[in-house]
Amino acid sequence: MVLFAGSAPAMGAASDGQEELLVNGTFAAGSDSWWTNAGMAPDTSGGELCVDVPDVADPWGAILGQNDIALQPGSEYVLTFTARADRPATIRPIVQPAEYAPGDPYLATDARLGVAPVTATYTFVTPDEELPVANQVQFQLGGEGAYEVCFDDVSLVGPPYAHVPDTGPSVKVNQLGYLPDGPKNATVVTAATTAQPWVLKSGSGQVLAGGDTTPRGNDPSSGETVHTVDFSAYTQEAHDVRLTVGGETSHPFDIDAQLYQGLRADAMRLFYTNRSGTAIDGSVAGSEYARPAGHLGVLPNQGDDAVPCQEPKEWMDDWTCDYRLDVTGGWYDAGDHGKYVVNGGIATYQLLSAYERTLYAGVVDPDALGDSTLHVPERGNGVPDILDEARWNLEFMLKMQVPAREPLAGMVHHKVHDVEWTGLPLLPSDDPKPRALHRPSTAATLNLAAVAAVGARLWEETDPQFARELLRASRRAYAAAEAHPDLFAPDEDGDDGGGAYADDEVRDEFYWAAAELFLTTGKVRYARDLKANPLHEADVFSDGFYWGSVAALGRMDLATVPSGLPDRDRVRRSVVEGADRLVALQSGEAFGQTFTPADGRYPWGSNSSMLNNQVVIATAFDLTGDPAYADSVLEGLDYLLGRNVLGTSYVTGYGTDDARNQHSRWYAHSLDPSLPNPPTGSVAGGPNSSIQDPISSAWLEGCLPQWCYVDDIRAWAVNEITINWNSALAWVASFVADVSAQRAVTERR
Ligand code: 9MR
Repeated sequence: MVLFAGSAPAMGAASDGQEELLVNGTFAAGSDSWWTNAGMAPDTSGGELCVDVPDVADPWGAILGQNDIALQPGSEYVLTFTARADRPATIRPIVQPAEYAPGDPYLATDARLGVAPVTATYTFVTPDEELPVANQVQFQLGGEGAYEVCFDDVSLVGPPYAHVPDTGPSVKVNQLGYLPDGPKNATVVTAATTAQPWVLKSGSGQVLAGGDTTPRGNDPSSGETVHTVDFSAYTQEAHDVRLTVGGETSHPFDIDAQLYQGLRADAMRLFYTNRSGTAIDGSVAGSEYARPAGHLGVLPNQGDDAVPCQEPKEWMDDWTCDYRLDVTGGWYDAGDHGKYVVNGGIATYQLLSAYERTLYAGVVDPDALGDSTLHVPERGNGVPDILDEARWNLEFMLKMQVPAREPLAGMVHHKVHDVEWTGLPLLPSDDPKPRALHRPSTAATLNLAAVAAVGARLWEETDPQFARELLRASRRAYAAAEAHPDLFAPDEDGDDGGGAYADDEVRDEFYWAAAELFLTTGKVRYARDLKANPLHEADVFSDGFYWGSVAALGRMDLATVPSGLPDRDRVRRSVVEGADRLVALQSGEAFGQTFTPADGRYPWGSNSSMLNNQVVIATAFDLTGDPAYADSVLEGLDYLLGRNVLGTSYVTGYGTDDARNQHSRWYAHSLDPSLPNPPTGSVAGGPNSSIQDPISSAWLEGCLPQWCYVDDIRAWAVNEITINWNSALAWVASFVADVSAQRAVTERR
């Protein structure tokens, strides 16, 4: 149906569940949210959007469009716009799946424009089948010679996409399963106020165990009334089992001592496939992950081999540099192509720490993290693969250090990334934007000092030369940070092309760096610095650790890595006490989470907050041998693997209903079917009360913490993959794999 002139609904006057789905259709915000091709430069100064259309052969040679429109299947929509041209011309209004998810258009028609403005209205119905996550409106303008066209009041009205999460069975379990001799707990969402009978059954329906639930009342993290089930008393191996409560049956799971052996290696897959500056070998990573090297300077890439410093900005206090650095290599941070020292640093550190733990924790199989245990190209080189992987980023971090004789020599650039944000999907090798080095920061400098110091002791035997290089860089960085203790990375530096990783509190970085330098060198001066730092005696565990708060890392290493630290016993006790507080909070959580934020809100990457607390609790196990700590870590993993209100396993490839559409420019399968999902073992950031991205803010408004998540690639605030979140998973997965191996041995005795 086509109606011209006068019948357009007023902008924003949608009713009866109808909503305006286009952003900035009146061009009040300039050309925001609209895109053009063919080098066209829209002009919105007159209140309309006017653009000179070039003389191109095809209609699609010149397009004005808007992306990321979510539509409901089988629903009626109305597209309206007012347009004029400086001479008669025919344009093609189209509504269709986004261009990277090709499919039939829902609407494709011609509109004849003249010098007088016409208002056109089209009604169409979407097909009655699942639609792609992203759709777009396009005005194809080409094939008509050169002319000028002006648009105003562009509107698409219809039912907004209504997000109704499929939360699966109300009996929430760890969808991977449980260890035979580990804790076995489930959570049931139910209105029942009294205890309910539960029964555990095998795949063939045989009853294995039974009992009564424990009512837990209202759970604040989900807003639901819940019961818990403890079936730990059942200790046999069993596969394909289910738990039934009140007529609802859980997803199937296994009870198996080998459960976590695969996750140990899978959690480290993401690092290789996130490597920058090298082609990803499909025979190592899996054929769907093969891709050309990114950011080596092969067009359209600009390359990280000679990156200049960023343009001057007001907050920089006159800082600039006139050198260029080769900062090739390293890992891409996340779903973007940026490389950030503080975040790459904590991720590198957690891999090194997972390895170092095996030297002192008395694990039954010290070779479980040895050579040829991971999916990396360095397999068989005689060096533990996890060290090979960590080295890939450590070498990049060394390249970020300011060269000698420059004013900030020894300091470390905070980050390198594109000068503007790019869209999705985009392979690293297809990124056309220039890259820039950002101002050095005290936080990045101390981060390198800490991580390189750890590396110096871990490579001492296998590569003494590399170890010396690391120690030199670490000491240089530490000295430079002492000379520039307050060069902070500001929030303002997170607007264009990359995240800020802002940090203006660096006592914790000083503490961490001094701790690692002390452990590696034994030098008294670092012990003095530790003692002088108020964090040495503070509670560094209650608020959790993450890239911006790292004192806990220093404290844990001082507790576990042998040294002559005078107050080492006190330090060891402090870690156990920190873990005790976390375990006490966990016992109050009906879903077994190891994270109870004081303000009741879940932060960005809450799944890593859970995992990092598990690292503290696991360290208490290593220090005491008390199995209750290992049980706490195991129960904490239940939440991540499906025992949560959404019934989602946040680890790709693990569990019945797993997250797999995490925000990424190249594991972007839901946008481009020829691209893969993230590798198996990738953990999603998870529920984030602040829902900053357009999808989660539109669909999850008012959510209670556990509900603040959607497995949609565009929902970057709740569903990204990131190296520092996977490093936390890798550490914990390695721990539980060791613990299960140890328990299996003890049982055989
Ligand atoms: O993980 C980071 C989180 O702690 C911050 O609050 C957030 C906003 O600055 O940024 C997160 O990190 C993102 C980074 O800025 C860019 N790459 C993707 C990271 C994960 O979302």
